[in-house]
Amino acid sequence: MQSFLDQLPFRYDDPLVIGVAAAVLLLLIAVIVRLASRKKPAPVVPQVDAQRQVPAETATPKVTLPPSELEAKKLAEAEAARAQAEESRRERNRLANENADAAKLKELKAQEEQAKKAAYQAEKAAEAEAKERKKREAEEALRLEAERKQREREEEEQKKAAAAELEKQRVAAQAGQTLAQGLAKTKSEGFIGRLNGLFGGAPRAIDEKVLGELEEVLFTADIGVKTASNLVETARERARKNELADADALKKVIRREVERIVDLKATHRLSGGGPPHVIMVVGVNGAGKTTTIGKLAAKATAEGKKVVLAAGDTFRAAAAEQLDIWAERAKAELVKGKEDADPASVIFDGVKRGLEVKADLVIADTAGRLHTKANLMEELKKVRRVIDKALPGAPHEVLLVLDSTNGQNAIAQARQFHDAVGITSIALTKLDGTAKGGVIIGICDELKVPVAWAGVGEKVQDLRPFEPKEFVEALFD
Ligand SMILES: Nc1nc2c(ncn2[C@@H]2O[C@H](COP(=O)(O)OP(=O)(O)OP(=O)(O)O)[C@@H](O)[C@H]2O)c(=O)[nH]1
Ligand SMILES: [Mg+2]
Repeated sequence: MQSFLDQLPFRYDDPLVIGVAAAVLLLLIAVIVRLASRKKPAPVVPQVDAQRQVPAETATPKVTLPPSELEAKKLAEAEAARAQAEESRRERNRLANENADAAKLKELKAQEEQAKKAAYQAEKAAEAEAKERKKREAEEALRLEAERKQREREEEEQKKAAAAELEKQRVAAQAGQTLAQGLAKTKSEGFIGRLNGLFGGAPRAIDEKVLGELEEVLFTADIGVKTASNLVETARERARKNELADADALKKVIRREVERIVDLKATHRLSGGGPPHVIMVVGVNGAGKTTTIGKLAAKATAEGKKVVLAAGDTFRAAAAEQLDIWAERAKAELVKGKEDADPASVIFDGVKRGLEVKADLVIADTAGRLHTKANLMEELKKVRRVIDKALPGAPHEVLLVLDSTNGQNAIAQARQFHDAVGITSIALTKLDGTAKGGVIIGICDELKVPVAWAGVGEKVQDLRPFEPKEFVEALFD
């Protein structure tokens, strides 16, 4: 030891060294005392409101409930009893040092034991209460979890329902209007509406007054004078034979007659001739020819057919452009000539192109009016002949497009076109915007040409194959 001390680089009995060492020692003691006397910080307990929703992304919610009143009370009691026991212990120690009386010391000892016992019991009671609280917390967590799952399920269902509704709307938008929807105006405002007014209400016997009213309704309808006369005559005939008990029977007779009149079979619908099946489309300007051709092309390509369109309306550049847009949309090929080109030559090229590319269908657009004063009907006859030259036997269909808003004028137009080029079927457009849908009956009755298509709007699907039965049901039911 002596030799070790001798090896130190300073003298250990030097007063300065002793002073420094004492100062360091004091400092160390001060630090230790300070650290030891520092209060332990209370554990931080996250206070989660039991009512508050735990974020959805947390799998199991953590719930912390505040101690109940009883638990808090018992904890406070335990604390007080412990303090009491400590007080008794200190007092007893103090008195023991002063050699106090043994009885007093014993009494203090008993008090201390009593206080300790009370503290222990209060702690136990608080613990039991805390256990209950933990149980409630677990239950609450489960309830919140179940609630969260339920909410998730509901949100999922709502999302699914919204998606289904969107899909329904999309399908409905694509499906277009039904014939009944297209004929809504004819039914409510047109002659059918007035006819139903005649048949409705209190039961009426069929007398001359009712027949007179029927006559008036039919003659002011858009079905044409000839058809109106025929219907009235049929009704009178049945009344004469006493076959009409009431207005209901009269309605049935009119309905059956209309059913018979419109029941003409459309022979060709986009196929059957050729190949290629050639359709020549005619009609006055603005009737809806180009639009109808576009819709037909879209239907045919959707069925997998190869389609060529011939832009035979060279009256205005915009006509070919309009058809171009439809052709692109329908993925059909368009054959067009220069502006002012001879319509017949453009259509000839169109049919030849159809043969060349082995198309299933060629649809030729024609003008509704001409640049020259030349007669439209003569021009159309020429187109017809030229098509036959390009492909003998074609056109297989001559489709007349009629604007139903023209009412009875459409019947006159139909007769003119029929006389000139021999129409095979009719597309009746714009039924959606008119109350004059009854014109179909007049056309079928007077021309005996079937209505193949009914246009009830601007979308592709709004061009519907005309079904006589569906038409009658849409009007009368
Ligand atoms: N609401 C409704 N509009 C239609 C229907 N069919 C055609 N149209 C509209 O009628 C207008 C005229 O149609 P077009 O196809 O250009 O008529 P077009 O017979 O080719 O006319 P031109 O080329 O001038 O001879 C356009 O605005 C079409 O969108 C239909 O069924 N319902
Ligand atoms: Mg056109």
